[in-house]
Amino acid sequence: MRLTTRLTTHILVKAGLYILHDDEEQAVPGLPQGTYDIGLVLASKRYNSDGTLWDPDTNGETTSVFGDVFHVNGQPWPHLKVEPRKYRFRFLDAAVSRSFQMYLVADKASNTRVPFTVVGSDAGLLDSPVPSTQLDISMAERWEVVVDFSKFAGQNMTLKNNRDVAADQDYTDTDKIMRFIVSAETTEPAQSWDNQALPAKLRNVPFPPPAKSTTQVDRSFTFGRSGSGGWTINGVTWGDGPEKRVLAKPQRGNVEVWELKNGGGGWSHPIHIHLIDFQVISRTGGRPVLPYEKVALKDVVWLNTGETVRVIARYAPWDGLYMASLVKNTQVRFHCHNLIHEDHAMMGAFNVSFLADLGYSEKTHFLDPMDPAYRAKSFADSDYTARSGPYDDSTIQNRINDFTSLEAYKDVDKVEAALEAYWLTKTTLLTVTSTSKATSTSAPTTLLTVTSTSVAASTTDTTAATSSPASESITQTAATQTTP
Ligand SMILES: [Cu+2]
Repeated sequence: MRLTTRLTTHILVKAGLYILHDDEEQAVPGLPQGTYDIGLVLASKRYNSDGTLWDPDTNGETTSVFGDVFHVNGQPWPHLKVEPRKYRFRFLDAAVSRSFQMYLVADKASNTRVPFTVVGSDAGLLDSPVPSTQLDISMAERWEVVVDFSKFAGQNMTLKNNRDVAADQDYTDTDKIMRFIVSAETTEPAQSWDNQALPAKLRNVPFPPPAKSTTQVDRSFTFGRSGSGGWTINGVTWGDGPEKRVLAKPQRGNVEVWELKNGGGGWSHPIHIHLIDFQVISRTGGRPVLPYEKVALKDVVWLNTGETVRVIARYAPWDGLYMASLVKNTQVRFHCHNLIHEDHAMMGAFNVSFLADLGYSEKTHFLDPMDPAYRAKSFADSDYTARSGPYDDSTIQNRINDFTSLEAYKDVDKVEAALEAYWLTKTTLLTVTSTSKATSTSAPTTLLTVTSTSVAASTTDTTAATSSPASESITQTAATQTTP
C-alpha cells in the first residue's frame, strides 16, 4: 500500500486509503485478498458538547489533540463481523496526535494476547512475515497484518490499545479500539489462501546497501521546540524561510544514514521523509528496532519520547522538483506527522542535488504539484452533480491522458541502476556531519572514504547497469567527477 500521507493541513480531516495491488503481490500464497483484505483507518477524535468536532485552530491549540473517542473508518469503536478464517488488515494511523500500541484478545480470555502476523509496511510487503502480539503504530504509519480467526469461531474479540502509550493522554476508553464478531461458521467458499501458509520470504525488498559502519551518521536532526513554542528541526522552523529550512542537500543517488533525535519535552514525533523509502537500522533511548521494522522499508518512523533512530536510504531516483519550489532548486520535505506539530512548522526541506557530471540530460521530471498546471481548481457543484464541465467523461479522460503522456516513471529502473553504478565508481564521497542548526546549507565539512566492502552489496547491479546507454556515459564521465 502506498498512501499519500500528506493528509491535509487542516485538522478536521477525512482520511482514506488507496490500496494498490500488483501481480507479484497478488501471487503471494497465504495472503487474503478481495473482501478478506480490509483497510482500517484509526483516528482519535475530540468533540464539543454539542457533538461538533473540537477545532484546534479556533481553540489556539499548538501541541496536540489526543481525543477521547476512537474511530475506525469513521465509526466510533465499531465492530466488524468476520468469518472464522484468515483476514488481511491494512492499518493507517490517521489520528492527529495519537500513537497506538495495539493487541488482540478473545473476550473470553482477555489477558491473553492473540498472535498475528505482520506482512506489510508503508512501502509494501515486508521481506518476511513477522509474528507479533503487539503492533506499534504512530501517525501516518501504515502496517499490514494477517489475522487468523479460525480458532475463534462464535467468539467476540477486541482490538485493544496499551494504557499510557508514549506521552499521549489517556481517557477511560482509550484502551479499546474495535471489536471483531466471529461467526460460528464460514459463510463463503474456501479460498486458496485459507489453507496456505505465508512463504518465508514475501518479496525481494529493495533495501539500500548496508551502512559503512555501525557509527556511520551522515546527518543528524533533532526534533524539538524553541523557547517561544515553535516546533523545530535542528532549531529551524519552516517559517524561518526558504533558505534556512533547507537542512540537507543529499547528492542524487547517494546512500546516507540520518540520525533522528527526539529533542525531549514529553512529546513523541512520527517523522516522515518524503519520496524516499528508508530502513530503520537502530533505535536507542527507549524501544529497540521492532522485529517487523527490521525487515521493512518505511517512509515514517516513530520517535517516541527519549528515542533516537537511525535510518538509511538512497536519495534517488529524481533530483528535487516536487513539493515546494521556494528556492532556486526545488525542495523535498521531511516533517513530524503530529498534525499540530506539522501545522506549526515542524518541517524541513532537503534538496536532492543534480549530479552535474552525470553526462546525460535526464528530461523526465515529474513537476511541482504547486505549479498551477497540477493544482486543484475550483468547480461548480452543479457540474459535479451533473457530470458536466470538468466532470464530463471526455474531459476526465483527456486529463488522465495528459498525465499519462508525462511518462513520469518511464525509465525509472534504468535511472536507478545508473545511479547505483555511478556511486559504485566513487572512491571518495562527500558526507556532511552536521549536528548544529542548518550547517548542511553551507559547504560540506567532512570527507569520508568509501571502502571496497561497503559497496559490495550492490555489485550485482553494476552488470545490469553497464549494459544501458545511460550508464555508459556515466562510466565515461566518472573520472571527471568533482565534488560540487
Ligand atoms: Cu512532532
